[in-house]
Amino acid sequence: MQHLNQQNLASIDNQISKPSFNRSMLKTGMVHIGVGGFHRAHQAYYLQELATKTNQYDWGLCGIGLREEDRNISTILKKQDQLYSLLIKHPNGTIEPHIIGAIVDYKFAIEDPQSVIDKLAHEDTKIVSLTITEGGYNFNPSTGEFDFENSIIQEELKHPKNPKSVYGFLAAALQKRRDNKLPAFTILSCDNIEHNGDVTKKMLLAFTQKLNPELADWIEKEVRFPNSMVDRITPVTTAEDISFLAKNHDLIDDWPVTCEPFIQWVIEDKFSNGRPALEQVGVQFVPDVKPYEKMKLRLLNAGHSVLGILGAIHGYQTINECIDDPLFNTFLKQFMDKEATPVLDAVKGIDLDTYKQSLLDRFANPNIKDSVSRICSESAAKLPKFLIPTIKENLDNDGNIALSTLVIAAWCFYSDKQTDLNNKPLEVIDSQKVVLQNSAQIAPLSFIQQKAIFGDLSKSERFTSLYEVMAKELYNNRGVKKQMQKLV
Ligand code: CS2
Repeated sequence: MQHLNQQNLASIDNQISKPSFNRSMLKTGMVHIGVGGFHRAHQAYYLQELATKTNQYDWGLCGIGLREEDRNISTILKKQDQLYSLLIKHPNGTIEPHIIGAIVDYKFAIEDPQSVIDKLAHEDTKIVSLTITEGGYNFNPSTGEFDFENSIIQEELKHPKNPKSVYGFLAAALQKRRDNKLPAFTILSCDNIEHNGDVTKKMLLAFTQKLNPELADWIEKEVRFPNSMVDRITPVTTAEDISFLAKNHDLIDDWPVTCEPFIQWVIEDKFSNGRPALEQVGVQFVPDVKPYEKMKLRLLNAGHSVLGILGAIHGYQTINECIDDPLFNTFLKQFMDKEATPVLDAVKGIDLDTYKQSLLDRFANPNIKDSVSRICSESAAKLPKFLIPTIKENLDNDGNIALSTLVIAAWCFYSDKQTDLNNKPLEVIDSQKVVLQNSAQIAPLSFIQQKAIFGDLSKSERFTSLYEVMAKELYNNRGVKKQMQKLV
């Protein structure tokens, strides 16, 4: 049995694909904030492909963790010389193992904040990419404005030399680059938010305006914030994934990542200081990424939430279990066709029917076993981006809203009881868990009156009356499937 690290790399089972390039020569052209499973299955995978294919050494990665929750990954990556395994799970049961070596450095801000600023301000750093989650952008979802009430932000504005948030670090590093007369880096958001680059720009400018208006002007002129759409289903790593490597490949990896075979990255082609030739490994560079983002968020991510929330209260554990149920399958199709699609913009070169069918196939991958608890996690941050805009746009256009409304009613029940409809406790993971539960416990109506999540949706008489009837039925426990049946 061997531990995964650089020294052992050559003697690790050759059935596993390994980095063929010389890792010690890779410069860290890209610095990534938020090294979770998704980054390791997606951007790091693409950069590994690029280094393998082109033998170009400018685009290695340095990972950065800003939060206490990143301590564990920081320790594991350090121990493993930033190496980890990626298990690509095919629908026929095959598991394709890769060792990814594109990350060559990692900095943990809580232990050494200065090293993070220095890395970001280093001349080799050309791009700073982000996966800081849908909830990590610090904007008020009902106004879309930067949230200056956040106590961390208030602290940072008082002590800019002691940054804590992503904005504090970006501002400190950009200030240092400006002082050192180095070109700005590109900031590349890879989170599931519509217009993710524009949002990042707006938030960083709001923050730096307060901090130092001259710096804000420089950022506005020099920093590019391409919008991007990212896609690869990446379930939570399980103990079986770890033992799979030990049993089949004699390899001890403390935190492998698993994912589906599908992968996609569409990026707006505007960069401040050069970019990797990722088109050589299948990344699409386009002039306008917005229609792609909207299509993916409103069909794939919302589709996940539809299945996850209804599935959770019904008692299903995984997304493929939901999709195997013909009623859930039909419900999802109708949600996509009747509610999500009518408010989408056309995407050049994409046939929406083919795209939707591909989502059904991907969700059905029996080897992925993506848990409904992962999908439902942080719904308070996700639904305002994935589902609620579809309801609002359909209300404006007199479109259908019934299927989406049932999902909101089910989410109220889920947040309130934190059990399925058979009283079995559910694992609810949400930073807003207490707030959600408190408002749902007052009454279903109070739940949708949470402005930070729903904006003024509860003012719609059409939505509210339908929602209240549906919530009542759920609370009287007539079963979620009976209600789904009535709608399809
Ligand atoms: C999921 C996403 O978090 C969620 O609810 O919908 O993580 C999804 O799997 C990815 O965006 C796929 O690209």
